[in-house]
Amino acid sequence: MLKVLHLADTHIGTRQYGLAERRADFSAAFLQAVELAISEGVRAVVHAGDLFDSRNPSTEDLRDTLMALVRLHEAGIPFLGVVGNHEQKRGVQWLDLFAALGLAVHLGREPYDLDGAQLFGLDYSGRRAVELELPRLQGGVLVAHQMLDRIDLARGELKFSHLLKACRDSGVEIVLLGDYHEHRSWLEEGLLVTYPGSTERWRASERDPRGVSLIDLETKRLERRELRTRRFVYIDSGSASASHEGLLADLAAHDLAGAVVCIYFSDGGRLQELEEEALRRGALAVQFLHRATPPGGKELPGLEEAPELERELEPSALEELLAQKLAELDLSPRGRAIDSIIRDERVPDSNVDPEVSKLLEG
Ligand SMILES: [Mn+2]
Repeated sequence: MLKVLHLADTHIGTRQYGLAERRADFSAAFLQAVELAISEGVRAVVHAGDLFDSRNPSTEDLRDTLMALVRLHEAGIPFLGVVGNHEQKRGVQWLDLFAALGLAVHLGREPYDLDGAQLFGLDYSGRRAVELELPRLQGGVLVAHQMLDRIDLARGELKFSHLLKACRDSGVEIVLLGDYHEHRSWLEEGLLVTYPGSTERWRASERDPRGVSLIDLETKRLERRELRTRRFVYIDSGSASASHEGLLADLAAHDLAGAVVCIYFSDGGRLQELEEEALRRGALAVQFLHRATPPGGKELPGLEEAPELERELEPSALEELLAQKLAELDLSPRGRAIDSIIRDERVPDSNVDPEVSKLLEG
């Protein structure tokens, strides 16, 4: 029995709907997971990235996080992590800072031995092909912040992507992932691949209960533990022809006190009236979700971006989009030249100032 607590996408610092209460909720969910790890007596907490919502967390966010990490440290439970896309900095990562304080381990290519289990880590690497280059091992564990193919996620099937093939080739038997905000698990031919989901609702569409996973690394047995999170009330008649009166009646039928109220509406709804009614009934915040399918197809739960955004774009398409946006900015020739220096990968950051000065002098 080698039980670990697997979590990811805690997004500490998310000030959802601009509310201090929601910022505190995300910290509270993380602390709850830490308390659960202690009461369950796990051997380690494994965080698969997006600990923070941004690369510049506030002092409040850092305080909350450090207090939770110290709590784990005092309980003798190591905190093992990788870096997600939301918090990734160019140089030293927050996780490296916590590691320097003895409060965390930044998993990487060097194996971390946990009672005989070898753990490796892979920080978020975008769309670049993943080079694993792991030593050939028996029953290794890989922790990564990576999105598997979204179509396969939608079908609930596991397609062996480049990453998973590399895992198989190097003898990894357990892949603990982060990035997708819904809990998913596959156990196929001895390979366990799993996402724990987010710990608080980062988007209103994350309707399932939030939680963490307890995993026995020896048997690959996985158990779920739900977290107590902010109540979300979904006002969803399931019909596009929901009348204004029908939605009002629906609001009246629910306890809205302290809840985030999500109202699915169709065109023609009197939104301000609905919002005022929900707030009058004690709602913390009101969110409107349009019933129409977003462009690009069916919305999948748990994805951080709308389907048509960045993640779907190939590098060439990104360049095109960038050129288009720059054209919209209507920069002067000089402005354009400065921009190209800043974005030129061959010019290191420290040389940007001198290069720009040279250009302006010339
Ligand atoms: Mn995330």
